[in-house]
Amino acid sequence: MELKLGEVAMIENWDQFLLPYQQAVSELKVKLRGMRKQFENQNQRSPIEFVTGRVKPVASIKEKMTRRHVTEERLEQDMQDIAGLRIMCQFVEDIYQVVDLLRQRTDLTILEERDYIHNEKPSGYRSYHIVVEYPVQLVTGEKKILAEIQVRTLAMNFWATIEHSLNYKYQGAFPEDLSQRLQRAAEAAFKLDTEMSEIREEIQEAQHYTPQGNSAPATPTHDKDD
Ligand code: 0O2
Ligand code: 0O2
Repeated sequence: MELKLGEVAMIENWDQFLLPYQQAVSELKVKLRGMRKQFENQNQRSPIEFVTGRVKPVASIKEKMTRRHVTEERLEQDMQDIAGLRIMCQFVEDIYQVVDLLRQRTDLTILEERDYIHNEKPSGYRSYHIVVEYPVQLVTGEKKILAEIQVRTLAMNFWATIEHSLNYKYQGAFPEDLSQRLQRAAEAAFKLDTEMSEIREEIQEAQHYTPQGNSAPATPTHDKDD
């Protein structure tokens, strides 16, 4: 496809605009993964299972700008999830422990919290969302960046990942029966989380011991998280 002059300039602007967001995502990934490492080093089970992060693709930013009537001038203030981090946990209780740990940090400021665990979305979606202001150091000085941190269990992540990919197929307009099945699946995932929490002590005890009775790392270390 042939690009017009104006379009090239726009793409260059986007690259420049997104650079501090990329820096924020990279730095926050290192810091959040560092929290997991610190628990492991103390031979404690980490409330963080793994961390992922992304900068929202330009096409998604533009789509959301149109849907939410956000102008380019208001983009930095009005779109909170251009920088996005995701923290996955084993148990629902871990989510609230992670949120408490985030509240104590002095390198970021929490602006908003949304508990979609106890107030699930109509789709069935559950997660704890935190909007933070995070300062990145640029050669031109400090720039405060908004980032959204989503904290969820592995079961919530399983559901959200699949529902998200179905969204691409149906563009958000699910047939009624599929929508109801997804809601039921979300409830089943939450029931699984509740069951796991109830047998949590047993699981945690098992995770601290190898068959030989030696202390083992609470959860396997993923290379990805190094
Ligand atoms: P693959 O083969 O698809 O798994 P990094 O280099 O790790 O700092 P990167 O590669 O950008 O950064 O990874 P990011 O953005 O933090 O996280 C994306 C990675 O997390 C992808 O792996 C996803 O597969 C993986 N991921 C996302 N959701 C899940 C999940 O539910 N379970 C697991 N185990 N992994 C998940 P890659 O790198 O694309 O490789
Ligand atoms: P991505 O990167 O594709 O995940 P809005 O974005 O308008 O829905 P708002 O107020 O900006 O809402 O923020 P909200 O609802 O706190 O968080 C939006 C993000 O939460 C979405 O980002 C999803 O990541 C996730 N989310 C919210 N509802 C659902 C849902 O029903 N299903 C799934 N799978 N995820 C959900 P984006 O914009 O989709 O970006």
